[in-house]
Amino acid sequence: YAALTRRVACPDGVNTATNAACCQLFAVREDLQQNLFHGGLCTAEAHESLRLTFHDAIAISPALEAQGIFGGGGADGSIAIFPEIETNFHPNIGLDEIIELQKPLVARHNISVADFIQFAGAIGASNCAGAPQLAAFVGRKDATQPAPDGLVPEPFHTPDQIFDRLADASQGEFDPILTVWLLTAHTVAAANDVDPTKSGLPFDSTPELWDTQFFLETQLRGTSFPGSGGNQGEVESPLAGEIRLQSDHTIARDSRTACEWQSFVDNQPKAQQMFQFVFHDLSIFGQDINSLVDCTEVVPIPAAPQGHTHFPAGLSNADIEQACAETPFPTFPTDPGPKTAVAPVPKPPPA
Ligand code: HEB
Ligand code: CA
Repeated sequence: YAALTRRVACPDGVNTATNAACCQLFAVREDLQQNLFHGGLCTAEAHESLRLTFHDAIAISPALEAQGIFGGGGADGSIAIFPEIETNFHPNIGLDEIIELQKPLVARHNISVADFIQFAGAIGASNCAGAPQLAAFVGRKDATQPAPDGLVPEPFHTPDQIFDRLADASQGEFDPILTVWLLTAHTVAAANDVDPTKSGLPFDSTPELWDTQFFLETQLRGTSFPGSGGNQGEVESPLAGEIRLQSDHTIARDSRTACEWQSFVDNQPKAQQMFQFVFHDLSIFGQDINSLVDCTEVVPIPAAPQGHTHFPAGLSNADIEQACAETPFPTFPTDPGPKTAVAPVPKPPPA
C-alpha cells in the first residue's frame, strides 16, 4: 500500500507531503519552534498554546442552538479573532497573553486563525517528552462572530456542571470517562491567575513532561496552599509550590471517574493514546471533517517519556486518598531526601 501513497513535492523545494495543502505547515512549524517555543521547548508558551486549543474549541453549544440562540462555532479561531470580547470572559483569564504572542506568527502565514490555534497547540505539546503526536488539520473556517460567554468550564464548577458542558459541546461524545482523558493535558500545566499572588504554579511536579505524575499527585491528600488560601477554584495541594484545581480534585474523587483517573497512574501509553484520541475530535468541533485535510504528518513525533512514576520525596502510599473502590492504589518508590518544593514555570516575556 505504501507505494500507492503518492507524495507531492512542496514548493519550498525541501519537503514532501501527502497533500499539497499541508506544505504551508512546514514553515509555520519552523516559525513556531524558533519564535514562540524557544527552539522546541515545553515551556509556558507551549502549555498556554495547548490551553488555548481547548478554550477555542469548547465554546460551542448545540443546547443553546436548540433554543434559537447562537452557541458559538467551536474550533473556529473566535477567541483570537475577537480577543477583546472572549478574553474578558472569566474562564479565559490570562489567554490574552498567548494570543498576543501568536498574533505576529499567524500574520506571517497563509493559514486560518482556527487552524493556527490548533496547530500551535499540537506543536507545543510535541515539545513535551512523552506526549502523543497530536492531530493537525487544515481547512477550518474562521469565525465571523464571537462565542457567547458561559461555555468554558471553571475550576470551581462541580463535576456535574463540567460533565454536562462537555457532553453538550461534543453532542454526547465526551462523557465523564472521556473528560478524564482530556484532563491528561494538565500534566503539562501551571496556573497564573487562580492565585493572584503567585504565577506559574504547576499542577504536578513535572510540568515539562507528559507523564502520569499529575494523576498520582492529585490523588495525594492536600495539606497546604502554595500561596494565598481561599481562592475560588483552588483546594490544598500535597507539595509546596504545587497548585491543585478544585475541579481536578473532585473529578479524581467522584465515584463516576475515580477508577478511570487512577487507571492513568503509571500507564504512559494510555496517557498518550487517550489524549491523542480526544484532541483529534476536540480540535475540529464545529467544523466538517470532510472539508479538512489531515496534516498530522507535519507534527513531530515527541521525544520518548522520561523518568519513572514515583512518590515525591516525603510522600508515599500512606498519603493517598483512595477514591477508586474497586482497585487498590499501586505502589511506587519514593524519591529520596526531604520533602522539596516544586519550582514555578517561568512566565513568558511579553510580546
Ligand atoms: Fe485546563 C490550565 C481549568 C480542561 C489544558 N486549566 C488551566 C487553569 C485552569 C484550568 C483554571 C489555570 C489557568 C491559569 O493560568 O490560572 N481546565 C480547567 C477546567 C477544565 C480544564 C476546569 C475542565 C475540566 N485544560 C482542560 C483541557 C485541556 C486543558 C481539556 C486540554 C486541551 N489547562 C490546560 C493547560 C493549562 C491549563 C495546558 C496550562 C496553561 C499554562 O501553563 O499556562
Ligand atoms: Ca507532568
